[in-house]
This record gives sequence, structure tokens and C-alpha cells, in this order.
Amino acid sequence: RHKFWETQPVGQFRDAADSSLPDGAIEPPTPLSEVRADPYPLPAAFEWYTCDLDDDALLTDLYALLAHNYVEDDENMFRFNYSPAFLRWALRPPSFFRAWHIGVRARESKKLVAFISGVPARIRARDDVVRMAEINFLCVHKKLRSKRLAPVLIREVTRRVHQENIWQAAYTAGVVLPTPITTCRYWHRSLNPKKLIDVGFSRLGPRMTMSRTVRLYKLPEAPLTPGFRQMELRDVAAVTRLLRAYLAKFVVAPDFDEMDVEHWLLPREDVVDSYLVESPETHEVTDFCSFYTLPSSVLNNANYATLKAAYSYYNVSTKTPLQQLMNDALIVAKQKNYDVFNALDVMENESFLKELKFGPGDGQLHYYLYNYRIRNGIKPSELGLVLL
Ligand code: YNC
Ligand code: MG
Repeated sequence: RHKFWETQPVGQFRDAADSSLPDGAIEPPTPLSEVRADPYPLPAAFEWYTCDLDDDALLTDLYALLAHNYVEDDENMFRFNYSPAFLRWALRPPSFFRAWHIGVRARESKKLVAFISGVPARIRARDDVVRMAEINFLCVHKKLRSKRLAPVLIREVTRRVHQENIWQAAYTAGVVLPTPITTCRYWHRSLNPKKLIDVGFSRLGPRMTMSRTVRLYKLPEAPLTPGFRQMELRDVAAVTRLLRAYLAKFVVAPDFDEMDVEHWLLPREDVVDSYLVESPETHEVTDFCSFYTLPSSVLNNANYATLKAAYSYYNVSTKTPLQQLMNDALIVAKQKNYDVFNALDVMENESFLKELKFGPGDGQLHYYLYNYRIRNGIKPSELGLVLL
């Protein structure tokens, strides 16, 4: 059934019942001298092209490949529209490897037709902190689909990850592959219900009018929690402490240090937003919330070209109740003109989704580890990892 995935060191569906298989690496590392030295062969019309994200022309090409060919919803009404600034941020965390930004070009025209990327991360599974690659942005141009190019891209990124002596990876996909560690659902909180209904993202509820719907989703003009403010560079140490203590509660979570927090969580306009609560009395940082910006193109709508969506990222509450903190996140997202606020049912998110008027989406997001077994998987609430 899965001609490619059956050959890979991932949990296989047929092993699900085998209780003798231990958690952890499925295959041991091989000596670096045995890692294949040459790129995998591509069909003759194509060539590998390691991407330089400093190069504005390349960044524009990558942006366009993804804007036209990357992930769509099941009904093909929306397509992710990651911005160039977002791609630079997502692909260049501390100690990134340029060799893991892998393009495929047409030999003659030099047109970029496919891409896959990895970035390094430390991810903890139970008490095992593992160096991994986070694999993302796998994309093959629509005209080259179903030609088995994806397995070549996956093998090539795996080879380049192995060359750095890294043997595990984490990734998410909307499709079912062998074998998810957990399956999450997206929830959506309308901020601009009229537009969401106009573009077909949501529908008017039964016995609801537009004006009642607008009132239902109305939010205060400004955050309510005293001491709620944007995160700044001087907060990196405090936020790292908060986040490390919080993420320790989950079975699978990133192992963030201060450099990671500075990269992934310091606000960048229209890329990532982070807020915290600084106690007006003690000046202690007690709570933290964040979201990233990922617009979607609206396909085939006469009135609107894009939806501006915020995606819940990492949130930590120690003093302010999580529901109140997230209500303030909704308020600032609304102030900043987002149309919708999305959140997965990971970590403790279930505790606020219904109360804050998020509705469940269709479509699921499956989380995977490569060459790492977690028998029986975990619940979404045991997952402390958000991939972009
Ligand atoms: C997918 N999303 O099952 P089998 S997510 C992984 N992730 O193999 P072909 C996928 N594998 O089943 P197409 C996949 N989608 O025969 C399909 N596959 O074993 C598998 N879409 O290849 C599929 N981006 O080239 C099958 O298919 C084989 O031309 C078929 O290309 C697929 O970034 C794709 O959804 C997804 O651009 C590139 O449809 C194409 O259809 C496309 O004939 C729109 O491929 C965009 C889209 C995927 C977003 C993502 C995470 C990717 C993870 C990849 C796995 C990484 C493993 C770890 C490597 C490092 C290891 C170390 C150490
Ligand atoms: Mg293909």
C-alpha cells in the first residue's frame, strides 16, 4: 500500500500490535563514512539546487512555488500563502544548515519546480532529548504530481540530515502515513465573521442573522489583563524559564534554550507575535502567549484575495488563567486585523477552545517522528510541539 514508506524506519501499521518493540530509535546510526556521498538521481530534465535564502530572487521563486502549489483544504477553496519573511524565519533558526534547503530546478529553464526543507531542533520524547530535523515545505509543482518525485526529495533530505550525524526527524502532514504519534484537530475562532462567511470559510449558523453573528464574536477593544504587553529582547531569559518549566509537562516537546526562544518567539512583524503578563507589583513575568501569521489565498472569490489567519503557537499560564490569557490574544489579533484565530487541540488548549467560541474544523493534522518509535502514540494533550 505504501511502496515508499514501507521501506523507511518509521512505525509500520503491521507492527502496531507488537508489544515487544521498544520505544526510541528504530535503527541505530550508521558510521558517517557509510552515508551515501552523492545526491540521489533525479529524472534527467531536473537538477538539485541548494537554496540560498539570503538571495532575494531565490526567495521570491520559493515564495511563488509554494503560493501556487502548496497545501490546500479538502475543497480547494484556500491555499497556504506563507510570506517571504515567514519563510526566512522558519528556515533559518540557530545553527541551521543551508544544505537542508533543497530545491529541484528544471535543467533548461532553471525554474524551481519542487522543494523540501529541514531545520535542526532538539526534541524531547519522555526523558530522551534527541537532535532531530524538523521537515517542512515539501512541495512538488502541480504539473509534476504522482511521478514519485516526493520519495526522491525525502530520501535526499534524509541523506543530508544523516551527513550532519542526525538520525531522527519530526514532521506533520494532513495525509495518513505510517504511523502518526498523534492526530490533532484545528479549531477556528472567527474574528471577522462577515468576511469568513463571504469567502465560504464558515457558514451562518441555523437561526442566526449576520448581525447576531457579528455580535456573538465581538471582542473588547484592548486586552483586559493588567501588565499584558508585547515580549521584548530583555524578556528572553524569563520567557525561556517559563516555557521550559511548562513544556516539561508534555510527553513530546521541544527543548528550547535562550537562543531558540529569541529566534522563535521574539516578535517579528507579520510573522510571529508574542505577549506576556508582567506583574504590575513584582515585575515578574508570569504568563506568555504567542501566535504566528499564515495567510491563505482565497481561490476563486470576486471580493477577497486572502484570509489573514493567526495560529496559536506556545502559551504558558502560571498566574493569569489560560482562558483569560487567550482571550487577550484574540483581542490583540482582532486589533491587528486578523480574520480568524486558529488553534490545535494540543497542550492544554482544550481548556479554552469551546469557552472562547472556537469551532472544530474538518481536516486533521497528523504528527510523525522518523526513526523513533513511541508505542501506542500519545494524546494531542500530551503533545507540546507546534510545527509551522
Ligand atoms: C507527505 N505530505 O504516501 P507511498 S507536509 C510524506 N509527507 O508514498 P509522489 C507523502 N509523504 O505511500 P506527489 C506526503 N504526501 O507510496 C505524499 N507522500 O509510500 C508520499 N502537495 O509520491 C505518498 N505538501 O511524488 C507516497 O506524490 C509518495 O507528486 C508519492 O507529491 C507529494 O511538508 C507532495 O501537501 C506532497 O506538493 C509533494 O502532493 C505533493 O503527490 C504536493 O508520486 C501539496 O509520497 C503540498 C503538500 C506536504 C506538506 C510536509 C512534511 C513532509 C514530511 C516528509 C517526510 C520527512 C521524513 C523525514 C526525513 C528526514 C529524516 C532524517 C533523519
Ligand atoms: Mg511526483
